Amino acid sequence: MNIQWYPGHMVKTKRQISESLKLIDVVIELLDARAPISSKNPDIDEIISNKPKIVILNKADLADEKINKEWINFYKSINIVALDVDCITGKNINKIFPSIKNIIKNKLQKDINKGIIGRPVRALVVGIPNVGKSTFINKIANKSTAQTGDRPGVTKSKQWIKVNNEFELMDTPGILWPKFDDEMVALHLAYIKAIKEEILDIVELSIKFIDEIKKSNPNNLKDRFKIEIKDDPTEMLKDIGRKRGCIVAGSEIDMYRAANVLMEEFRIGKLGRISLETPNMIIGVE
Ligand SMILES: Nc1nc2c(ncn2[C@@H]2O[C@H](COP(=O)(O)OP(=O)(O)OP(=O)(O)O)[C@@H](O)[C@H]2O)c(=O)[nH]1
Ligand SMILES: [Mg+2]
Repeated sequence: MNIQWYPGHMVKTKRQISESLKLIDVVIELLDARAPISSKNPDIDEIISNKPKIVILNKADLADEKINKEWINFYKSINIVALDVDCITGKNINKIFPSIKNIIKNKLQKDINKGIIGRPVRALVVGIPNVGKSTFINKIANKSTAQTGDRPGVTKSKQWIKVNNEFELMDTPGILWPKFDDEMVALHLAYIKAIKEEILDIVELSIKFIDEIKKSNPNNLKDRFKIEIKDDPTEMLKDIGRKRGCIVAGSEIDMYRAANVLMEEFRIGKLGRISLETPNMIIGVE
């Protein structure tokens, strides 16, 4: 499956981030808790150069709780502060600002020593499309200033949002990178809807998804759709279609509809909490 999606606004955003960097105290890098490897833009660390950073594993409500903890411990082991967050219940949202103040405490103290008092902390929020940047900002600010949506490419330009007199956040459009060398990365980005649906073959994608999930989380598929695990994932997609009444022309399975049912149910968590990636897979990546 050849997936490419790198529109002009992403090029522009990268440039805008570089230009805004001098105003920024700290970077908040949002990753998808289900896929922290694939949802990490390899260009980001270079773009933000040596700015202090906090990693947010967002959509933690959709990922396996035990694996979320493994990830937090993993980041700790490489000296990166990370928090698992979910913008639906607001889990750990109240820990963000205290954690950031702790990360940049030396700089804040230096400012005080220089007599700079009362200047707000400015944080840049970055991440791939659809990871939840704008929702996260709205949750912290407790208002719906940033536009959100359940598809990639909603935010089109950067925007400053004032949380209070102490804290300001910059929302940015999601950015990918020009080429995915690793098929796993491309697929996982497509599963979590970081890539525009229109450029994907959803039937092919969902067959790959079944092939992966039937090994890592077979019970989620069995329990949700009341189907058996089979060697051939295409047969399993047909079974899902049959169970969900995705039928055309009398008796034929509508594979397109079955694929949409499956991917949508995964994306909103109806398939259960599924982590696509664990820290064990990162050996040699970070
Ligand atoms: N389950 C769950 N859904 C979330 C969470 N955070 C955000 N979402 C959903 O994810 C979708 C994308 O959210 P946005 O905030 O628009 O994502 P974004 O990163 O700003 O996306 P772009 O602007 O397109 O780059 C929306 O449907 C949100 O409701 C979360 O913690 N858990
Ligand atoms: Mg957005």
